[in-house]
Amino acid sequence: MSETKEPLIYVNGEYYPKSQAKISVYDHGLLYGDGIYEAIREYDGVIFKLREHIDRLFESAKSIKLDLGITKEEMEKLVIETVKKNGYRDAYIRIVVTRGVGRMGVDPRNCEKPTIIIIAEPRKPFLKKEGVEAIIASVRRVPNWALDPKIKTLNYLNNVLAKIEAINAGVDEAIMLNEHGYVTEASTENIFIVKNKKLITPPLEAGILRGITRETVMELAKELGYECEERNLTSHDLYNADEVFVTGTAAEIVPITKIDGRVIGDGKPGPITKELMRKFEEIRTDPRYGVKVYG
Ligand code: PXG
Repeated sequence: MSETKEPLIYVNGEYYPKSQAKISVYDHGLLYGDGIYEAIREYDGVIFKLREHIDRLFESAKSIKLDLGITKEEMEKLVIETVKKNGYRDAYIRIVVTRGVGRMGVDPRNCEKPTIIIIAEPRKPFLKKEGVEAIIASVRRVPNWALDPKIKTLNYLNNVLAKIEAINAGVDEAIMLNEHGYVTEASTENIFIVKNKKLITPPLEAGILRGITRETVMELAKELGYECEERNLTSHDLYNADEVFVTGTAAEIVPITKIDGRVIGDGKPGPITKELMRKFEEIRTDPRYGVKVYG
């Protein structure tokens, strides 16, 4: 058996092996979910859309009035350094920034400085070729007047509850509607349908995360000559779509072939979904789509 080395994890300026990387039980990220995060992939030595992820992290920070105490350039260097120290060419990276350690009480002024964590783990690229089954969750996506889904916060219970519904139903994915009954997104992915060779995805105003894979797919679709419209969708539109797929950093592009027991299209991943998957596979290692770690 070959010995696998523990990942080195960055916590507030120091690197620790995974088993020793720890934070305080008084961290407000734990006590109140007061914090933000980003999940990023490295493909063959290129960190996919790293700048876009860091921009989104800083937007989330601004929204929750959290000062990271470092610049975007410094954050970019730290992420690259973490991956490099581990020597990974294909990795899953997570940046977590919490309000920091402070005495109990929701007041963020109890925390002196944020906790910054960067985790990198080896992760081979994996595009799921078969379709998966989904349900529409009964729990609704939190409305943007309560907590804007554009903020990538540590508060994922809304999404976790949707995922639990999927697990209870024996399927892989849960799609969430908003308070008006319009489609928003899956538990950790954005959603697209294909109807009459046109792509349609819910608009940001539906109350969704501005997914970086979503934006990539919209660009790729245009390059391939497909029209892509952002407009509200209902469950009826999902059931009657020719193709449905979800997009996200972990999932990449995953075809959805059954929703609430209704077969989507012919029940197999559709041609346009497959074309987009091939294109995504092609560009994900392209240095123009990211930042090179080595050399
Ligand atoms: N919507 C939600 C609610 C998400 O959490 C996406 C859409 C897709 O966004 P990106 O930028 O990744 O295309 C997400 C992404 C995890 C994990 O394990 C979560 C995400 C991605 C990867 C891992 O927490 N969320």
